[in-house]
Amino acid sequence: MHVSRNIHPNLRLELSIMSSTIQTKTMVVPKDPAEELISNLESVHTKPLWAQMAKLNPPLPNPSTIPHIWRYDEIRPHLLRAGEVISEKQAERRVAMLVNPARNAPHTTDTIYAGLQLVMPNETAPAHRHTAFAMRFIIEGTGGFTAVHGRRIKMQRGDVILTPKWNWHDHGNDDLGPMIWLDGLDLPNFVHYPVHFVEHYKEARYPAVDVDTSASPIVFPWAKMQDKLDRSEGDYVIEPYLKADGSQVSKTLGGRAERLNAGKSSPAVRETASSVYHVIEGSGSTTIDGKKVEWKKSDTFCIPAWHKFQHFANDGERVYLYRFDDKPMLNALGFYRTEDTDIESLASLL
Ligand code: GTQ
Repeated sequence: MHVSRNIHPNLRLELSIMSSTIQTKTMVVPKDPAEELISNLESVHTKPLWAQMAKLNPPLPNPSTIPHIWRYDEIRPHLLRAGEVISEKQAERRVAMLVNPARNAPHTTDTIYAGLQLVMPNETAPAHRHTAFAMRFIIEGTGGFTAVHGRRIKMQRGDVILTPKWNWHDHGNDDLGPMIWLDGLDLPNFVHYPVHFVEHYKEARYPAVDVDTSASPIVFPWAKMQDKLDRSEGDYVIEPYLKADGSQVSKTLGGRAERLNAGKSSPAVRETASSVYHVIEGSGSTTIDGKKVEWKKSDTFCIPAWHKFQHFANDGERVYLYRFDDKPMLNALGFYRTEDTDIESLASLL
């Protein structure tokens, strides 16, 4: 301890005794050995697993996103305003991202990204390509098109259009009104796998020829899908979007359409997949972990993993829903299960 020179010698002595007592005390008071261990572990950039065992090995899936509904009527005016304020060149993609209230972009669920994209008349969302996969549900507008790797396809309400990974794609609109659709991408994967690349084409449009939607493997026309749903029997029917060979539309995301007859309900499901639902037609509600979410045409809502959900169609309203989910990815990795799955069936054999 530094003692100033102009202090009385007696006081100086006393201070010096106090100081050595303090020093002795700090040396003899034993530190809590567990705490000392933690600080020693941290000094070599390690941490004790035992302090957060239940967090890392939780008894149940523990998603960080929450159920939420994005109401089309509330979002649409702001998106259209973006059409006036933000040029398509500035934006590259003019999208209102559906960001989960419990997380930041790109999380709509823990594993899925969704957004509402707008292309105004005579605009081009310029050509680019990337690692990410996209599937789009066309909500409104008539003159829109997307050109995917040299094939230009008309966008029509209710159609689902795929953009497979690394395909050049630009979007345009030759009509007088806005084109709006729901984007679904696997962007949250790239938070954990830092493997996402994008390339920009030297011109706004990648050279393309017109292809009829009925002749394109990447378009699922709504008329065909609705017909399939209506020809299936039952009050609740699910019809997957699959490639011509019967496989999933991508290794990461998959999709399906559902029909639910007026006044009827779907069975309650709890699954490790998370999903984004969009209301194609009709009105009703979904109970998600005991909370009722009411919806109508063009609304979009999310169901995080392991949240039990059940749909209800309002009386007099036949309902059609579009859904995309991370089920192909979970199945590929062996992570998919529902509440009813026999766990023994999941035990992997060497
Ligand atoms: O249309 O290419 O919503 O690259 C997000 C990223 C749409 C697209 C999104 C994208 C796109």
